[in-house]
Amino acid sequence: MDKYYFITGNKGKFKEAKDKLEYLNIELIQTKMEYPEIQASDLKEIALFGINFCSERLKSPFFLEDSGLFIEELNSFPGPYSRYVQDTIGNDGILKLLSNVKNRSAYFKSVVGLYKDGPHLFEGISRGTIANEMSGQEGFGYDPIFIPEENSRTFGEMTTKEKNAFSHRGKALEIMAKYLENGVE
Ligand code: ITT
Repeated sequence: MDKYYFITGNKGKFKEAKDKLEYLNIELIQTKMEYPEIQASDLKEIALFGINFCSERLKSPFFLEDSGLFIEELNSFPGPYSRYVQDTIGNDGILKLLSNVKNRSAYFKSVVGLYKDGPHLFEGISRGTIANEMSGQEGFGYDPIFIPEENSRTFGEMTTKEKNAFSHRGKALEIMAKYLENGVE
């Protein structure tokens, strides 16, 4: 059975990857490895830098993932700064920034960076809106305030499987899974 490492400190991300890749005949191992998250406006650039850095230290195939929430009314903020914003002002802070704001459109983007005989990037986007208030105990991060398109519930109100069916990470992982199965990017 092939072994793949998922380099992440985020248990929620690992849970989603485990669920999504369950059908592949692989062993998935979570590992933490500090890698520099460069200041860049493009998640692909951040992920690519990360995989090249880690490939010098880890010889087995691995992947990592960079994601962010892009809010239209805030000119795509927090985007690549999503981790810092979540850790500082959090969901309450975002809701305050958007109080009385009508345009609540936002999207999540995920870039999965795989290292297997070289670097490969896979991207997924999930469009939706920022809720008026927090709702749900599932998931992590911004999940309680994000309502994906054509839904009435936040990601925070969904099981891992439900979220994975159309989330940014679910989509990016699905493309990676197909690549691992068929070698087609
Ligand atoms: P890594 O160790 O994998 O880097 P992280 O939590 O630092 O884990 P990111 O830098 O990619 O991951 O995440 C940016 C922020 O966006 C972070 O605060 C996450 O909680 C949040 N985020 C990312 N994906 C999310 C999702 O699917 N649902 C809710 N919040 C999410």
